[in-house]
Amino acid sequence: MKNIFKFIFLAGTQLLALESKAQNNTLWYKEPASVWTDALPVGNGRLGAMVFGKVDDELLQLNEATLWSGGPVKQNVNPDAFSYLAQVREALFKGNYQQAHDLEKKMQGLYTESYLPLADLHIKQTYKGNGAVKKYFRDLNIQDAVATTRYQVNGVTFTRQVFASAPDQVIVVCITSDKPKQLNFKISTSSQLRFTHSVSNTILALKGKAPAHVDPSYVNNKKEPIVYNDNDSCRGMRYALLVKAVSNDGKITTDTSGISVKSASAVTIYLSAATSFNGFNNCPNKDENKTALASLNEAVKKPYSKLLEAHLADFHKYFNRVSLVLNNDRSSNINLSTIERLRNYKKGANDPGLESLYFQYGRYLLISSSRTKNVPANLQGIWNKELRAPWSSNYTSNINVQMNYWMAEDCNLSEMHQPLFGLIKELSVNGAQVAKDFYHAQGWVTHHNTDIWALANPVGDLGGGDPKWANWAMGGDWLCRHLWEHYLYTGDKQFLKNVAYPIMKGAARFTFNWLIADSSGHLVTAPSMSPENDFIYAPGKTGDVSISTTMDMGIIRDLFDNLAEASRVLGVDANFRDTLMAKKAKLLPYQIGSKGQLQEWFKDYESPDPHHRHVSHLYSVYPANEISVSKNPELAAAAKRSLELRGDESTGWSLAWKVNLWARLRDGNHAYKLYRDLLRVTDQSDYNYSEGGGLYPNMLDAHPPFQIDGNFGGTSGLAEMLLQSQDGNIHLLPALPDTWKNGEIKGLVARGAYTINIKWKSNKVTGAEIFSKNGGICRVITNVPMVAKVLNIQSKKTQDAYELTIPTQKGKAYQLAAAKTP
Ligand code: FUC
Repeated sequence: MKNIFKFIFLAGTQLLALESKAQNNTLWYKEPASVWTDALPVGNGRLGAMVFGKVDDELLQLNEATLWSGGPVKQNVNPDAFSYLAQVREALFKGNYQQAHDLEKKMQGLYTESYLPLADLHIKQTYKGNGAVKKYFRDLNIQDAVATTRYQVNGVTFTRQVFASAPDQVIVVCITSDKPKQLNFKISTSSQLRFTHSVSNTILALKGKAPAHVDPSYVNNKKEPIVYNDNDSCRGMRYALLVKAVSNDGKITTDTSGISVKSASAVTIYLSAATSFNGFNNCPNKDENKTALASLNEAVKKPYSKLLEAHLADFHKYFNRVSLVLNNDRSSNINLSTIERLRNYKKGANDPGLESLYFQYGRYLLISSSRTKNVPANLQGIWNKELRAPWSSNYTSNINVQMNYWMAEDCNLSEMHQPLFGLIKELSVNGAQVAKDFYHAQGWVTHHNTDIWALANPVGDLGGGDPKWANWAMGGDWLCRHLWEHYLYTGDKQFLKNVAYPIMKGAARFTFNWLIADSSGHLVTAPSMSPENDFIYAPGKTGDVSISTTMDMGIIRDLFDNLAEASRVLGVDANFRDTLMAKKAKLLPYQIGSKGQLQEWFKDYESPDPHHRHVSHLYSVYPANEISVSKNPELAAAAKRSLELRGDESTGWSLAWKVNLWARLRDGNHAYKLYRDLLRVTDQSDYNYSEGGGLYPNMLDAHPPFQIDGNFGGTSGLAEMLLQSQDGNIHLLPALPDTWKNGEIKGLVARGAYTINIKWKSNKVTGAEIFSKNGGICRVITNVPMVAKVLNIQSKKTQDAYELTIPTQKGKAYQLAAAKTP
């Protein structure tokens, strides 16, 4: 393949020249996708498509972020729940873990609803004669967010481009032939959901009403796991997909079987979709047809070139904020297709360009999947092909939904964090009711699973869930750290005051009620789980529900610390702050176990699965920061020991978590080892829960199955290797692996609202630029002495690094250079 190819195509009335470079921000392939995990994702944060790039029967598998089963949550579904709480506690304090487990089941509510696939769009192409397909090529340019498919048949080059436009709220497909009037194809749509086709004003419509309920894929005890109910207008939202094709020279006819195009040179297809979703606590009664039609009618007025121009300007605004070059590798392997690169990499090849591509792909995916108010990226972002997707493609809040957003702030995509804040706010509303109904507690609580309806109860369908995941009650407290982080990265006090603080305070109020004193006077949680892991408490006996797991204590300490600091920043609630600190002081402390590990449970229990994927007890190392190499090296060493005992091998998201953890423990080489594991391509096309984690040929994370958290967590992990900013320091290259000798990263964000560029050579920082958004004292830690130019401030030697303190002014940039060593 040539490095640069150019093609010119007709679009509407415009002639448009687009230059596409095969470069480090491109995934490209020599064959069409044969399975979903080969197809390439595009999305505008609401509408998504998986583009297969097939020749004769192109497939775009479509999604709409708000299309879920069900309706607003049912209230007080288990009025007896509270009556078991005292019994659970009594059983736990007697060490009767089996009884506690059984009783916990009686405290469960309903399962979440499921995220649904929208439709498939097929484009069946016909040619005169039956020439062979030549020069096939497809790619996804993640900087432009455009997927291209190109091939030659009978000497004619056909090109298809697909993008999902956020400014115009449509997916656009442009198909051209380089010789006039060669396009003959039929567009059709279908869905796994119940639907009907209709045509009005040459627009093909696929419309239907989603199921009133869909059971999670792991629940198989019902005759009807997918329930439709046409009579219930509050359960089962309506949806509409509208398709229109426009050509200036071909003949287009539309009927309910599809859209036929004859003898065209260029065709633009506009896809618009909407649902009747009307917010988490309303019946879904919005006019989906009106919404979809309004976007479609506006979009068709614009020629392709204008739509593309607006899309590029919009996407570049976010994507181009960060650039990364590792070992000067801008293009060394771009002549190899992505799958060839991935296969070589799995065999041990060195490919820094692929490593930076994977980093940027995470940013691409977040921009493409997280732009719908109150609807964050779910387990699969927005890309789901199944009616009963793995784990309902919902939000899992014992690690997964949080991991989706670990990189939002430091990778300069703060705006994409907003949908999560919206969902947290909704959870604080539904969760207040759950706190009251299930626990007779104040404040709000949410458990390990939620959905677009902000379900907050412990799941399990009244007893069917395993308490080790279903009843875990710390989801809300953990989510609060995202609100606090947003403040730390942006300094937005209005957000802190109006959004974050009241929600955090509500979570703390619940936690005050949830904590109880044990016989030694410590404040403990009971029931308490280390999510999804079991412990051995006697020979042959395993339990899952216990007292004060290390994760619970870590999450609560983190919440109390952050909330106390927030109250200080806002100058409010001094007494409440004292209460927070008094309670924090009484929490069960961290403990170091017999193997030198950070203990996971309140007693030094072993797990029957020592390599379990969750590393919940290390919460305080990452994402929180109570344990660190500099603050409490003994605990940090114990955390390291825990990681060693857990081993590296695991699911996609677990590998990603460990990248972040090793980076925080400042072991760049181990972090890098796991980053490489995360990029291991699998030949399994789908489910294989027992396989090790990695990625698919389309570079989407393989849990397996596909789960997007590993992509986002991997991006976060790389950023964490290059920049950290906890404890009031900005640490440049805190965990740089030896292999990334030279490099340059631009546009990362540090806490305190600083944008940072770093350059390094021979593993040492050579220069940096710090842009201060809000002003303030900026303390920079490096592995070599630095000088702030102009101000001429030199860094000072500390025990193991150099420290440079710069008084910054709002809106100003500061250049740092390596100081000449005396
Ligand atoms: C948790 C994890 C699983 C999976 C699921 C969505 O239950 O333990 O590995 O990621 O969430």
